[in-house]
Amino acid sequence: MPKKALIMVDLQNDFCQGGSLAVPGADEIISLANQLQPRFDLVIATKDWHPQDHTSFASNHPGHSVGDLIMINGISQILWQDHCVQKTYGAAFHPQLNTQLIKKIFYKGTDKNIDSYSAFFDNAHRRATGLSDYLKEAQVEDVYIMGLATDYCVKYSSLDAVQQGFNVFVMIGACRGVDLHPGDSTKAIYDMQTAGAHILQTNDYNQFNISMGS
Ligand code: VGL
Ligand code: ZN
Repeated sequence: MPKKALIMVDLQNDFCQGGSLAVPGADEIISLANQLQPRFDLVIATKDWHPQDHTSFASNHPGHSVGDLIMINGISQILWQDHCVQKTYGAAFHPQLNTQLIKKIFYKGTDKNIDSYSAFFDNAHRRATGLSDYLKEAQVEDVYIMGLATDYCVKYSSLDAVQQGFNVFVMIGACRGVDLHPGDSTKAIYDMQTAGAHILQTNDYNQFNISMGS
């Protein structure tokens, strides 16, 4: 039987309320993540997991500020606040997240020289995290994606999942976006859909027997 996997993207303190790169509304999706997990054959989580000297941090580029777009080794990179530094509280899962059902955690952004928005590959598509092979070995065909942030890690993970041949369902009611520029999340949803991902709106969650609240 083909299996369904839930991929919970970056449900970490730094992306939640009070975190260094807080995504608006992020805390609202933690209870959804907990409700969704038991409905799947396999639950996977990702963690953004940067060394302190990571190239995506504005603090490592004197003269530049958060939000600047620069070129690093031929790849464009947005500069961020320091976030999800390995082994810090900011990189830990949200305290309310149920972690009991997580089968495996995939870490990304660990190489100081390159960022990795996707849970599958770094931003240059050079190094795989192993997630694709792991899912295929587990006979997963349907990949359901939720988490943070809609316009970065959810988007690039979804695009790679489609490209890797999975049936991809983005649970958009259980995602929140950064929206550095207004409309970024809306555009991300359009891009994922255009690439072949299925966007599940609130009503579509009925198949999981959970209430999505208001
Ligand atoms: C993310 C910005 C920087 C994300 C990670 O998880 O979407 N966004 N690093
Ligand atoms: Zn990051």
